[in-house]
Amino acid sequence: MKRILGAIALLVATALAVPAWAVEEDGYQLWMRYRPLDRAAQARLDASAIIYQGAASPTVNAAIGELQRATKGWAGHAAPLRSGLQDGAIVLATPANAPQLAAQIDGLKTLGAEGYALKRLKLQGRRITLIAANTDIGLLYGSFAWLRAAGSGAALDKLDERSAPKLQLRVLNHWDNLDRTVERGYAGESIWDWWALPEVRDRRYIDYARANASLGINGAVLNNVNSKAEILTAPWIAKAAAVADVLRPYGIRVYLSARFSTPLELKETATADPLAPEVAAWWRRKADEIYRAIPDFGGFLVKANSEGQPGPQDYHRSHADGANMLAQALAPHKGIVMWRAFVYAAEKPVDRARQAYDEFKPLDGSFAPNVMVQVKNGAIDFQPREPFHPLFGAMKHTPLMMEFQITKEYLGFATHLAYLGPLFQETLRSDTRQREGGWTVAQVLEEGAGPAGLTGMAGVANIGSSRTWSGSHFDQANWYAFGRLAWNPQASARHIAQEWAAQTFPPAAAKDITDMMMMSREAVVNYMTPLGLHHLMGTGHHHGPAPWVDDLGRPDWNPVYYHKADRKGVGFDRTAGGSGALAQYAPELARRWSDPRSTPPELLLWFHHLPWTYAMPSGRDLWTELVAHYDLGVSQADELRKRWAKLRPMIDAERFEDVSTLLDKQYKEALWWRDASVAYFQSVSGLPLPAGVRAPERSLEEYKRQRFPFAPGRG
Ligand code: GCW
Repeated sequence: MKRILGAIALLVATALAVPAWAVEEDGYQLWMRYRPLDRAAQARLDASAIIYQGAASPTVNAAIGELQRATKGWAGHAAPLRSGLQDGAIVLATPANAPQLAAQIDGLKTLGAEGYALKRLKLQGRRITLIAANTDIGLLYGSFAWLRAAGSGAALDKLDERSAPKLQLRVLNHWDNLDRTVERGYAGESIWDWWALPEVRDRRYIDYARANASLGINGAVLNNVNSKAEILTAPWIAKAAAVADVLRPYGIRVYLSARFSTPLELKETATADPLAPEVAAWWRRKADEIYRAIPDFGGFLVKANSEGQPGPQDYHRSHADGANMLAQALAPHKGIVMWRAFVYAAEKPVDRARQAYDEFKPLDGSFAPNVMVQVKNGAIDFQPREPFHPLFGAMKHTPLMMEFQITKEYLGFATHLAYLGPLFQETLRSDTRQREGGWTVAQVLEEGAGPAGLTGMAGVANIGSSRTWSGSHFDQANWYAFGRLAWNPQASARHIAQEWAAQTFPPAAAKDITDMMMMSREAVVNYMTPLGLHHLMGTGHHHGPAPWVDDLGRPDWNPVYYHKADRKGVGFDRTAGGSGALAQYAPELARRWSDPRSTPPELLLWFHHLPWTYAMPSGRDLWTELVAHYDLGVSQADELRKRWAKLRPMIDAERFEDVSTLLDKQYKEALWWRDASVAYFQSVSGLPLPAGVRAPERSLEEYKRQRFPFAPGRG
């Protein structure tokens, strides 16, 4: 008996000794894990109750529910909901439900409809944490802000924070098809179970909404920009309406991608010409129908005359004609059109990087007030590194919406660790020089343009049915970073990484994890496309290196179009002597970047075609420098896995293993990228390998022979 009791005692003791973080985790809870805290940390929370006076709306209930979920997780019991003040209470107040409490915040009004204030104070002799806002949504955002502060180790007893979003529209773009496949999706199927909708509303939609609301994301385009006519038929509108009902309490509006030829394809008009009265009338009726089902519908996202999609140019009308016609149909309901600037045509012999600007700049000022032009961060296509798109700062009278790609189509899918915070930040902090004294892309976005002053940012989602949501634990950070930067485009990528890591992993590991994240994107640039090289990925799926491909139907589908490597040199000449694309930037930048000497080395081959012998600032010639970058990328990938290995004692076994496996694969693929690229560029340059450099493992032919017919994510 004694022995048995002893064994039981030992078992219990061992169980208790297992730190909370050692519990198995599969990533489903994202950064909202609310794992048990030790006693000291529990005391620091100081959350004895939640105070809300009056009848709670679904949004306020979501806020209270989240605070209770978290306190239950952290402290073992949910903070009870009360109405009288008490020590240690978290008090939720708006001018409508508790005017005297809300009045504790000076200038609350200035925080607008979505802002919030968090403040620790003493009221009627009681110590409270006040979460105040002008609206219920503000309260929800404020509650999440408090949870973020608590979850990332901020000093809660000194809390005094106010925040309001700098952009109005913070929107995820799902490239989700109606059959539940996801274009460029690497995280399983679409989370939208279209087939079972509208009757069946997967519980996941609520967790999706919570995650978005925790970041302030307030819009979701549910379907792929390569859209189908069916999405605008009654059964599909009903499905979208069901999703909208679930998302509404979380402040998220639903939008749909509209196919420009919808009425024609549904055989309800004889043309899709935007200037034909029957077409405009059809879209008006359609908008009315949608708003009957979804009263707060956000509007349409449109990809037109791009990569085979129909559009106004099929009828010799302009992008503005097309956008304005749709905008008119939505205007009575206060809906908007997000019209994409991602257009290029192979029939045009001009540099692809020039085409969006050439097309849209002349239309500046001719868009309806409720149209935003949605512009990708760079002029080609979501490459590991691109200079900012020249349309930013150039469209003085048109509100521009940023389009980032959160899903990593060109950065190793969900298998490579590449934290995109630094990529987003690099674009946002780029100075367009379109104004005396400087004007960054972030400032351009925040200021908005046009009569309605619309502002916004879109992110192509990396969300799917995977247990981790994003296909890997670290890819969740890219969703997180997008949301935080959409709220504040001037936020710091490092700070965001720290915040995410502290909430997602044990706080003790946060610093090392942040460092890994911060080096990861540059590692990818180095082993894939250093020094301004771009678009060298495998055909169609964009997996792996294929710089040799030169036989595709359109010139601008071939990697050789982008690197132009030959015996003498490498790079795309976009100066006045080349494609002239550089002239689309502000004169000061165009001048600076027209000389390779004053072009940032990381953009060198984006703008210049240079001899292999070109002397780099490092003192090495271009060829040696290029190979050195590939080698650096490989060693950085190696370093990532070594740094992670050291964190083993701190991380739960399941996630530790998941990440380790991926980092090993990333290292292998970094080697592959390096070897195949070096082998190829050597074959064109005819140069010997620089001294001391390792020869590629296999022959170029072997790399060329690789095929990936079942790579994920194709449309
Ligand atoms: O990035 C490219 C992708 C396509 C995508 C297109 C776009 C949705 O390869 O899959 O199509 O851009 O942005 O429209």
